[in-house]
Amino acid sequence: STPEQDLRAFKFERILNQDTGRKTLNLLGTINSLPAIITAEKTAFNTTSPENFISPEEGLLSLNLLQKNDIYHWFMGTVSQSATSNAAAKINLIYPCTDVHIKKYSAQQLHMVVETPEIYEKYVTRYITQKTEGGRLNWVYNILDHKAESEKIVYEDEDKEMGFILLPDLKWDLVTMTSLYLSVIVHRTDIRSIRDFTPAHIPFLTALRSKVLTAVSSKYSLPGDLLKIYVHYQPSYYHFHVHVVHISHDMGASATVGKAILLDEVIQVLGLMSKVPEPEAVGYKDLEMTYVLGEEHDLWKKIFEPLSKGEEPTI
Ligand code: M7G
Repeated sequence: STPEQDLRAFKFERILNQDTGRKTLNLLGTINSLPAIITAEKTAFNTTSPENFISPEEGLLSLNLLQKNDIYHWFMGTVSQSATSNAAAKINLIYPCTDVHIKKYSAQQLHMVVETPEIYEKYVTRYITQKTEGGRLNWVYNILDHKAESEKIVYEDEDKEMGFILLPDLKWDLVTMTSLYLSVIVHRTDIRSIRDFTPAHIPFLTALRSKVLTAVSSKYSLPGDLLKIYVHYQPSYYHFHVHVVHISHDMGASATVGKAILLDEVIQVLGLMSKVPEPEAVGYKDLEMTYVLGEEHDLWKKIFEPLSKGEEPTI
């Protein structure tokens, strides 16, 4: 079956989450009796021909005046759309999905947690090892092996140690420049998260940063000061990757404190670490990391919730 047929076969079960401000909706259901998640997001207005915005043929197709008061008027309207060039919504399908996906896309209470070097070493490394198994990184290896999305690659440096692939993130609609969202996926497989970085990685990160800026500026004519370049801690996928996002794009929690860390800051911190007496012994593994976790997240359930109750983690 085609991806379109799969999507059409979706049988709705329940709403996992909805955000009326960000205009997103996450649905759980099944396709051929297997669990599936649909995440939908209304797209930004197309501003390639703003002069057509009020056109009844190409812009506002129909209007319904709700109210008028002095100089104030409010209408509801339908907007001209097309799935290929001017879509109303971006729809992501994860099929078949896992329990981890269901938790990730469910509404949940959040908590700030402090991950000490000891908690990282004793429990979180075990969690990370588990999360690199069971095919969770297949999509990453598909990209690195050119088995998927290869036609979308923006830039590749094939070097096994210093190299990476720069390509559109699945969150991007591929057209709206002000919501540009690219991912850098590195070829090396020895870095699972920023916790693995030491001062020895500074040349790797600075070279990556500068190659990304050059590639984005030549492909999209976007200068570096219009880009947010950051990593996540914790990430969802433990193969080192970097987020490259247009500065005007409001990503919500995924681009703010408690989750996102600027690549420039990582390089600066490593630079300071390189000045200690034994720089080869220090790294991000030695820092206390504070971040946000949802109650459905396995790290909360298995490690931080037990610790907050004075109990032994169950990982
Ligand atoms: P993360 O920080 O590990 O997790 O980033 P997050 O999803 O909590 O942000 C992984 C990034 O990879 C996210 O920005 C995803 O949107 C993106 N991503 C995930 N998958 C499964 C794919 C994929 O198959 N293709 C591409 N191009 N990007 C993906």
